[in-house]
Amino acid sequence: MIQTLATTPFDGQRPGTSGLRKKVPVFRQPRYVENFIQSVFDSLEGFAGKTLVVGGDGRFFNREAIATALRIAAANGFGRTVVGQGGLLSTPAASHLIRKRGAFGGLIFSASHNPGGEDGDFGIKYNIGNGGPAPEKITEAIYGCSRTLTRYLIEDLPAPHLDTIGEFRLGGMIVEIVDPVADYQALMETLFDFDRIRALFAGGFQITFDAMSAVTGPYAKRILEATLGAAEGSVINATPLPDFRGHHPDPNMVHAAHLFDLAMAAEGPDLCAASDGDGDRNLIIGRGLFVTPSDSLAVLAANAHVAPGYRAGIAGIARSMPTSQAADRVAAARKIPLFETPTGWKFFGNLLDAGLATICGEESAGTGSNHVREKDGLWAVLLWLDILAARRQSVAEIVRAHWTEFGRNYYARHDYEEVPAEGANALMAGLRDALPGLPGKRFGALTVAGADDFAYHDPVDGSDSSHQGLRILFEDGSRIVYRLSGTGTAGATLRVYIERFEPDPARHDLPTAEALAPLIALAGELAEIRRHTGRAAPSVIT
Ligand code: VG1
Ligand code: CO
Repeated sequence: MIQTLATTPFDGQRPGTSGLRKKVPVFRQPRYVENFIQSVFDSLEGFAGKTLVVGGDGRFFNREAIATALRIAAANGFGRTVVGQGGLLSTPAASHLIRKRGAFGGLIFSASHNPGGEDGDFGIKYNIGNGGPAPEKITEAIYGCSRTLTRYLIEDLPAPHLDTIGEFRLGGMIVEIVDPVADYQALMETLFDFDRIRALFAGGFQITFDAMSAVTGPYAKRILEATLGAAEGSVINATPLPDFRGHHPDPNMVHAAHLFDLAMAAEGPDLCAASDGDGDRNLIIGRGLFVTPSDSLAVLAANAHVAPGYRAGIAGIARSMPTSQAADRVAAARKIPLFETPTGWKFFGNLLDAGLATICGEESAGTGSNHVREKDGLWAVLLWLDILAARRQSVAEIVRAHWTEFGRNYYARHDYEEVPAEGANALMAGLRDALPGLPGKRFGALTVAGADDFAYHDPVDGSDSSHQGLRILFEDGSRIVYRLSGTGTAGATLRVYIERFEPDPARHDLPTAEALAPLIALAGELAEIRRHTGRAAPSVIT
């Protein structure tokens, strides 16, 4: 039976860069999940009898939240929900299922790379029918609904058990529990030359893929080991755990430092890779060489045509604004358009739908293509493998050749995590005020060419998004970018992105910190980072 229960709004149910993210205890308050899911449905129209895809990254509270969502979906009139077995679906697999099933949309339960467990983070994201994250127009409507909510609808029957594949009835709705990997794997087999990659492994190529005790374990085990023949044990931390074994499932040089050490060893694997909590990020380290995500995007874009799914070439490349300009050089050389969007995958959806961009990427370890409408960690690893198999060169050889051809964009991101919000806001406000006075100013060898608060005009739907990061551009192509994170759950996180272009191959082997030293110092001075944050150094450098 459908119940209509009274409720009152919660503050702050505003989705950020990638859905609503809060601490688990916030989500566990009575009516918190109910309110948000009801607000999502209230902001939408025309889903009666339609299909909703539901899955999550397996973190603590995943099953409970999914059970509640199913009961609310049934009460609101969805005809069918397609749920990954055990409540698991990687973000890209969910995106694919939405598209494949012609679903109305989907709910993804994840806080991505944020830590899990009872005191960790939780998150809910709504994706639209193209498989991509809801655009700002919808996320703002959801927030609007959450502020005036007075009731929610819920089916009073219990949700079916999530572990048994098959179809079950929940009130007027069918709950279909599906294998989370099968459809995704089938899609990957259409994009890449699996026989060629199998031959690569058969020839002794070694990979270590760290699933970080998160959602990609089952995907990587089945695709890399069982199907492609990577040695058993190549996939580590392959079982999704509610607390990710107490680690941050964030595949960067801090939280996956052990992979870095492994890859730098003389006898290390040919490729070390990892993905994050919900399977949409990727880390790529060749033996002896870490590939920055910005470089990875450029290399993948330059070589994608070797893979069967991209044989016809790519229509365009899109990157988020803070991502390095390495991809721009590939686009220019190939005479294809380059789109610069605000941070967050939701801004790529229209470009992909319109066929303007084929490959997209972010500096935060996200790369993807028009095969889904999310970034896709395993896809990136498979594309790398296909390129390695086709070119018969090592990761380091391919990246060095790329730098020689296109030049190298030295790049680093400095994060100041969980600083007091007041100081972070003051820093941004002060810098914003100072921007108009910067062009023409000289700082040592650097002259400011331009400075602005990045705004984006979507060429497809004409929408505008402002305040997407402060940019300081220098005459030699160097950049410093500042923005505040939209995925954190405590205080504010300041991200400072620093980039310098180096065309001379004789200077492609500097340590990044050295290559960027003058810019890093200037970034601190211009924004008075120490004064505003109280921090002498960043908490994480990626
Ligand atoms: C971060 C990254 C951004 C990414 C987002 C979601 O956002 O910078 O590039 O799209 O996380 O990634 P922010 O606002 O904290 O900088 V994930 O893997 O959380 O879905
Ligand atoms: Co993620």
